[in-house]
Amino acid sequence: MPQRISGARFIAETLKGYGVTHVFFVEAILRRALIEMETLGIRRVLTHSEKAAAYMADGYARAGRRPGVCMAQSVGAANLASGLQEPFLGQAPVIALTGRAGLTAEQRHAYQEISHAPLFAAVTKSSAPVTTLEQLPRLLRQAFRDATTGAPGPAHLDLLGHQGQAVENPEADLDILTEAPFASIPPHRPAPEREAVRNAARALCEAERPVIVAGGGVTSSSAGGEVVAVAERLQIPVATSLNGKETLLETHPLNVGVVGRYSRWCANRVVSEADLVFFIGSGTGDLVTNGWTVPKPGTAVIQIDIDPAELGRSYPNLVGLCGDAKVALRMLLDELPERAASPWTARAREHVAAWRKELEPLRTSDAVPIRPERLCKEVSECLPQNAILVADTGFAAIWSGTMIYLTHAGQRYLRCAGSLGWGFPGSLGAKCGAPDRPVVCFTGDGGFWYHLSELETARRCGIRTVTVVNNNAALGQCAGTIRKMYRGRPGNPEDLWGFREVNFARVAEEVGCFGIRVEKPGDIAPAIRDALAADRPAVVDVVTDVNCPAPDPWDP
Ligand SMILES: Cc1ncc(C[n+]2csc(CCOP(=O)(O)OP(=O)(O)O)c2C)c(N)n1
Repeated sequence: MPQRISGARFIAETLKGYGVTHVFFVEAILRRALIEMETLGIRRVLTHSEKAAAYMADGYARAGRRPGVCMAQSVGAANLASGLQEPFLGQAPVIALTGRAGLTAEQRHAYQEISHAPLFAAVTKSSAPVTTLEQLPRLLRQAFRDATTGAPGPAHLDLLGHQGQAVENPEADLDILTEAPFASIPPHRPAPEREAVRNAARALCEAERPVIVAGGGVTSSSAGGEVVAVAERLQIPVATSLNGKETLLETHPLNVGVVGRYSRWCANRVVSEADLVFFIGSGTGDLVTNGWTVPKPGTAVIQIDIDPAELGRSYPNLVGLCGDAKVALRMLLDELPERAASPWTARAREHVAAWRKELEPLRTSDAVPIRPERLCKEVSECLPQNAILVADTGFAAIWSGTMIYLTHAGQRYLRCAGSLGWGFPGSLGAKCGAPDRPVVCFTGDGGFWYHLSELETARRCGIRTVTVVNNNAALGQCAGTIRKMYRGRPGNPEDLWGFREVNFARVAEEVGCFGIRVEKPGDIAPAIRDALAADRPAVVDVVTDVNCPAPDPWDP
């Protein structure tokens, strides 16, 4: 039954109906709706920038596998759009609501106003203007549908009134209708054709050296168990993208690690030596394929993807299976016989063992300043069994993706899709999306600086995470390359990558958080444990050696 209701109440009730527990925003947007949200128990997380609000909504969405909502007034729309690049590239369901100047202000130099459509076109799956309250019910439901279906991603609504007031202030007779499937991902689990599944099963059985590459589609479909079941049935080694890292445990004998550019050499070798590569929910972009060299072009490929346009995009498919990863893999399991481990499986394990052996002295190094490899070992050993590890980009992605070991089935790994600085606000959003889990962020100091101000948000809103800062007082990933480019020329290469040394533990304490600084390797674990036990957001500031580049990717 329609009811007489304000736009503000309608927005709040609809978000509540979709199970939204937090919204992330910078004032001044949808003030009345935010007041209504308070009465419905939706947490309102006021951030220090719109970009951080978008990142938090992204972390919330990825951790909770459900839409995250961020909001900004008109002049903040560009900042919000810049933050949507992450969920767009990381394929997370985020809904962005912005205001825009009233109709009488158009085409006459309105204060703080630019056109929003071009800003959002590049970073959303859909972006629609909402001019009247009557349009809102359909468009808001569509935003949830756009964000969650197929490969998830951001959807945007641009509401009339620079605070969205032309849509939230009026009243109308409206139905509050929420469509449960679009409150989480995946809303649908489409199945591939049976014939294609049989062809894939045959190809996998005939291959001598098959390998699985599991991507983010496995994570968003919660299909890790099915990937492992297929791998174990045929004894196929499994590599993952960074987004697929949580697919299987470090200790699983078939796990060869993260492949591509931010990778372990053993994973790149195994995928390069394979005669059949089975991509599952992976975009086959340049990061996971090391610039489309791993696997080598021409290698036979089977692919599962929910988006048919991905099947064969960069590697022509022997068989393409269009569907949800979990459903497709279950169908595949019906077709697969048991197979014993082969010399190929043994070879993959040998590569992994050699990689581990090579890394061991660095993982156990007592060097001061601390080596990042040692830091990763300590984080691995302190990570709670049900933790979500959230990583920033650059070396932080390489160190965490390749050298932090997930050893418990409940552990998850969310990584930055590429925008430096995402990690810390992303982790705050992740904690809001999964409040019962410990959340640990792994970031460099360069990444942490971006949104340091959100420490205050974390403290004020009681978002209790642990942030481990790999603090080398530099943009470490850039230092080595820039030094090489100078090639002994006189000048100051540090101008391009160096920072002042700052004690982030003291900064954290100043904001009311728990802060602890670590300078010796033996002190890392106790510090992380204290931080996990703290009753407030915590920062573990680890002083590390800038002269420790992450390894270059192995190339065939
Ligand atoms: C928005 C954005 N700007 C620039 C970069 C390029 N970039 C990637 S990693 C990196 C340095 C990271 O430094 P830090 O966070 O201190 O980590 P470290 O490399 O020292 O471990 C830079 C500048 C990026 N990925 N994203």
